[in-house]
Amino acid sequence: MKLYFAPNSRAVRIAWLLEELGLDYEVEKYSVGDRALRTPEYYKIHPMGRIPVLEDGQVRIYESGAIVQYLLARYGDGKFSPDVEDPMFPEYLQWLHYAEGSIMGQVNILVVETILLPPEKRNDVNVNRAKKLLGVALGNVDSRLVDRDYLTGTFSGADIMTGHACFGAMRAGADISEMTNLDSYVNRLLKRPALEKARSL
Ligand SMILES: N[C@@H](CCC(=O)N[C@@H](CS)C(=O)NCC(=O)O)C(=O)O
Repeated sequence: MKLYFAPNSRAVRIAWLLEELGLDYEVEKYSVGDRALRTPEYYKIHPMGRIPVLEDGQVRIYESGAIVQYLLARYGDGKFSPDVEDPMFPEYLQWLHYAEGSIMGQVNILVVETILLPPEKRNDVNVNRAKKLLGVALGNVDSRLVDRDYLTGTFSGADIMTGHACFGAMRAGADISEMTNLDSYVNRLLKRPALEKARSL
């Protein structure tokens, strides 16, 4: 398998899962904002010039959530994802998709408005709104963790997706100082050797 990867990006999610599953993979390494992602060659790999992309034989797939679902369906052998008959399955899907659906949109706005745009183009209304919505989205994760260590009880693909989105939110400046469950959760995830390996690539 080949993973199109960049450090400090959503591609870490995929390397993390590949490590958790003990699967062999090679990495083609870029950086976020790399001009090499905006070339006709790379647009054939991902039509919008993004990472991650996973190649597995004849399969080429992008969207980190879809890649996590693909890898677990194909190679998970029952690990890190409840069976479709398990009452936890719908909640698992909900938390798997929460990362991109409810967290990362606001993270993207914060990154654009506080890092990428030149100061004269930044807009405080957008920043404050994104911080507020992110606070609500992260507060919901914090509440979910009040009586469990992981989003669906045991560690799963949902933690890879939404846990990683929480790291991204914190890096973008989200304030989680009052979210003690979330704080412990993030530290718990950071202790996993597979994540440590993925973050060192
Ligand atoms: N929803 C997509 C988002 C993909 C995405 O935006 N990736 C960013 C990195 S986290 C990217 O490729 N940025 C490179 C660039 O824009 O230069 C996913 O979850 O895979």
